[in-house]
Amino acid sequence: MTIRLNQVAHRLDDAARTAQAIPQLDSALSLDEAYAIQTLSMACRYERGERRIGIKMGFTSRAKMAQMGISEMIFGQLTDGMLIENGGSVSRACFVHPRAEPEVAFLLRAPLSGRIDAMTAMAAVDGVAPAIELIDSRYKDFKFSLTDVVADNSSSSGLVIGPWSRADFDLSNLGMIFEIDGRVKQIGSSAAILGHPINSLVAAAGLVAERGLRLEAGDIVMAGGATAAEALSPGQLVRLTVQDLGIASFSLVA
Ligand code: OOG
Ligand code: MG
Repeated sequence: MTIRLNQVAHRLDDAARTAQAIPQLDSALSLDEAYAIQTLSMACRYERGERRIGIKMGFTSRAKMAQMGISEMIFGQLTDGMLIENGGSVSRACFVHPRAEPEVAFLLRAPLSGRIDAMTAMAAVDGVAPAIELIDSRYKDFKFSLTDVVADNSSSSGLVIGPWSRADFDLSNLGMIFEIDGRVKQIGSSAAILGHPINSLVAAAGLVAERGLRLEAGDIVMAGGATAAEALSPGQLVRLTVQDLGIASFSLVA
């Protein structure tokens, strides 16, 4: 069993590394097995010298659930190898079919795990930032089931973090403008993320605890897309402006 899960983890890791799509997995996988595959595929990255930097939440807004047809929250694990400098660029060749989505990110000053309330989550937050997630499914046609996407590290691929602010003001309804090449593609609000993005951090603490993990001091937690994701083409400049937080941007180059 473990051997089979490890094989699937390597297949997914190879697909990510070589930017070659693979077919969807066996539909009989359980969610426990899918997270086990995710962990095994992360081990491949750590063996190559990548370092864990936090986690990302998935399907925390109605828009994301509707776009992908999945309504259960999930998480994926982030490494330093996925970081794109704010204002920087990344090559289209690194991805199968890249998409970008507007998010906010939290930086933690204290560990979190298990059942916590929003006050406890907020007390552990050191900073909040506008963030763009570059997702890339390793499955053909960007189509997957819940267990497929969890095994594929929840499509984690790249992230851009804008300037950090102290989270000492109301984050419940910050306007978000998402542009590609200067054209507005999505307009949203931080309220789309579970009513308040802190609820995503609360959910993250609970979800990782179910897998025997915890959020660590220094971790980045991506709260999840506030709107549907946008497909990207080489040459495009992607920019997110979040009210009171500022701008995150990057270019996809050929
Ligand atoms: C899965 C990841 C979902 C989000 O922000 O909701 C996600 C996907 O849509 O490929 O990152
Ligand atoms: Mg996302």
